[in-house]
Amino acid sequence: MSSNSTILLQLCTVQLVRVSEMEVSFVLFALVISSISAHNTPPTFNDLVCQHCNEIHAENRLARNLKSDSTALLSKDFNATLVRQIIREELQRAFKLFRNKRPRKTKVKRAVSEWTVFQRRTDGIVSFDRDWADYVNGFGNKHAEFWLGLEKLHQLTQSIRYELEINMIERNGTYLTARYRSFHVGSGSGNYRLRVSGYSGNATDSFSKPSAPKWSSNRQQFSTRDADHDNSDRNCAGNREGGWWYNGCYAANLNRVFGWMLWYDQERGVKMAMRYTEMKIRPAKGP
Ligand SMILES: [Ca+2]
Repeated sequence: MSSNSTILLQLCTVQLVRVSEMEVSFVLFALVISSISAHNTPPTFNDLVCQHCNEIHAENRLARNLKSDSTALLSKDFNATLVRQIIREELQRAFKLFRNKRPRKTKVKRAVSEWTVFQRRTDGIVSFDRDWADYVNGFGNKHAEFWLGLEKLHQLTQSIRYELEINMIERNGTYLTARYRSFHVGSGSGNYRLRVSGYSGNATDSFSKPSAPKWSSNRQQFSTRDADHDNSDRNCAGNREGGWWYNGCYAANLNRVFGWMLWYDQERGVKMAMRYTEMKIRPAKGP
């Protein structure tokens, strides 16, 4: 046998061994894919490909060696081309598997509706002693102190039932909460009449059912210093009281001059002055 034939036989033997190794690697690769897909953790493309990185690197090294050894005798690119073709096919197969196994994104439904804050008082920088137009359209900074606006409140609450939560901090640091299962603001033609019901909390219900009915804000029209719709002989919104659902006049008013936002504690029989207030609503659950 000539020396050229001997070298060719050696190369073919090496190639057969290499292909056999590749078949083994295919099996190992399939096992890796099966193992990954059997778990809940979604595989990444790198997970899949790098399980095979060592084999790929080995094949590249082998290709380079064969290429240099056989340069004088055989076509330079025979082995390298074959190896690259196998690697390319395997990478394509890995990517196809990765694409099929990749979990599809699904929208997660929110379990609880988000709150819409419509009133906040924190530092007194924003004045609440304003006219009708401001209370209808809203004013202030939504990231600090503000009033969302009566028209928006009406639009939000006209078609579905909303619930209301009022959070307050008394000047002595006591946290108070008043919740209402139902909150509705009527249209502008009715001066944005308020309807609330279903109280719970630790503040006592001075908003809708105070000790004296003439102080209840429930079922009252909204009034401002320039638009008196209250049931008092005087203008309840005058004298820096701010816009509110006045009756004749109130047991709770969170829009009056800062530092003196009032809520009457019916159990203790005292007027509580607040240093922080927030009123917020969200769609209510159930009928
Ligand atoms: Ca009046």
